Amino acid sequence: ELNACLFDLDGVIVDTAKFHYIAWRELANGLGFDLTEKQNEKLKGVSRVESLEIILKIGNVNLDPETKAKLAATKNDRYLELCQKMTPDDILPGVQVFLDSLIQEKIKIGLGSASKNARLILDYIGLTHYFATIVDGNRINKGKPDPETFLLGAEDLDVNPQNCIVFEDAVAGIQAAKAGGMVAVGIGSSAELNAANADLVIPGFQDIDVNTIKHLF
Ligand code: B16
Ligand code: MG
Repeated sequence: ELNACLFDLDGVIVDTAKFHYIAWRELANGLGFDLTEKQNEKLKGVSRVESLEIILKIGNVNLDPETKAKLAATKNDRYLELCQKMTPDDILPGVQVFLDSLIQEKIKIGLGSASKNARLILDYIGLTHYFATIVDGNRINKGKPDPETFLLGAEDLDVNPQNCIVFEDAVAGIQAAKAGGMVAVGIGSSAELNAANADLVIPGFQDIDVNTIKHLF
């Protein structure tokens, strides 16, 4: 039975994934190597510090902790600069209609994002009031693929993980949802998400309604 929907933010509700990629790619270029779109896939849903570690490994670059902290801060400044122009127009197609239909059906709504900027982004796009709970990168100890993010969300909403659907664009996020015993819906390009055991993969929210997802139980 469906009691709650837990949404990832970047790449699911809003296309900030492209801004993360621009900012990380600039950082890599500054260190003398490139970051391909395929390599960038591995960063999705992964925390800022972990993403930096992955990138430095790709470039075969060794740095002291202080320099790493500085680079992570610079990346975040650049990311926030790119995000500043965001408005409700940047909400991905079908998302708001879908959120409205969940409210109509009294299905609880939560956010489960690795991002420490999640609240700010939700404010920019005017969706904060939809979420009964927001679990973001500031609250968790173990990032995706660990289920902590989504389990905390379910706990906040007072629902069983088995009665939740998680919407995710990242392989790490699908893995986190499945590890938490939840139904996982992948948003985006199907091959990688299917391989990660998503229960359903869709291009976007225009392609589903509440009835379709109730059938996943
Ligand atoms: P920040 P999500 C994740 O957000 C992004 O997918 C990932 O690319 C990013 O590194 C991570 O948030 C941390 O973000 O640097 O803003 O704290 O997809 O889990 O909503
Ligand atoms: Mg994401």
